[in-house]
Amino acid sequence: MTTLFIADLHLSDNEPAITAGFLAFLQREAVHADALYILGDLFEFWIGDDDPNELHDIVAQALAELHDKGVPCYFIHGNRDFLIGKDFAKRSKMVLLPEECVIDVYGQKVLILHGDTLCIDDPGYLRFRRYIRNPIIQRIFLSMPLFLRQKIAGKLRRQSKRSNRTKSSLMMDVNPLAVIKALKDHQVIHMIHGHTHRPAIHDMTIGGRLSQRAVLGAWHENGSVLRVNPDDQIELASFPL
Ligand code: LP5
Ligand code: MN
Repeated sequence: MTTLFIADLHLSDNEPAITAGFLAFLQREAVHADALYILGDLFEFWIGDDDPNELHDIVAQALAELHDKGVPCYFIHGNRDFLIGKDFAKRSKMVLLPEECVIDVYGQKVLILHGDTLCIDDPGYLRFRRYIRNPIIQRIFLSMPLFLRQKIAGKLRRQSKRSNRTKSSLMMDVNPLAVIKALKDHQVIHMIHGHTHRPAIHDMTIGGRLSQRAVLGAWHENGSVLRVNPDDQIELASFPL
């Protein structure tokens, strides 16, 4: 019995090895799990469920097959694929979860989230986030022709890469006070997130209580998965794609 957590695969046509590795991971490992949680940035970017990209069909079909074999898959939006909507969720049979969610994992309450909202030392990103998460802005964007949406997404990705080169490593990590606040707000001592691409399991003491934050790794040459089992064993593993 194992529950699996992954994030930051950034699937795209340009990285066929990651897609192949993900499909193999679903068939080899996820199929034996109790559940699979994808904590955002499954795709490099998402410009609407109506994008006729074949990769999206392949991924939707593989996730739907996983569901049909009895493994539920849950998804939290990332900062790249926050526009994944009900249509893709239906095709892939994934359950879309809210951006912060407390789940029960073998009797333990765990807060799961993508992780970008914990990076509060990056005001530029938070401003940008408020703008693009505005439902009116999203409706306008989604009503644009696909070629224009592609163009804007490409521009935003280039802009993001450029601005990330100028940001300090500290600025792009989570803020410890934001972590404590999120744990306190949800009254939990366990948290799992991705986004920072700094896989680790951090043990902390908050208000005299032992607490744990697991950070999922991004998929590049290797895949990354957090395995949790009922004996409270948690393992952050990296595997070749
Ligand atoms: O993802 P990562 O790790 O590279 O960087 C993130 C932050 N960047 C982003 C931007 C995404 O990469 C691009 C998302 C494309 C989505 C496609 C759909 C678009 C729909 C839009 C309308 C509804 O999230 C980055 C963080 C980093 O994480 C670490 O936390 O620092 O933040 C930024 O790069 C934001 C910049 O600081 C500010 C950006 C200003 C953008 C100006 C827009 C100019 C172009 C306008 C085009 C019309
Ligand atoms: Mn991210």
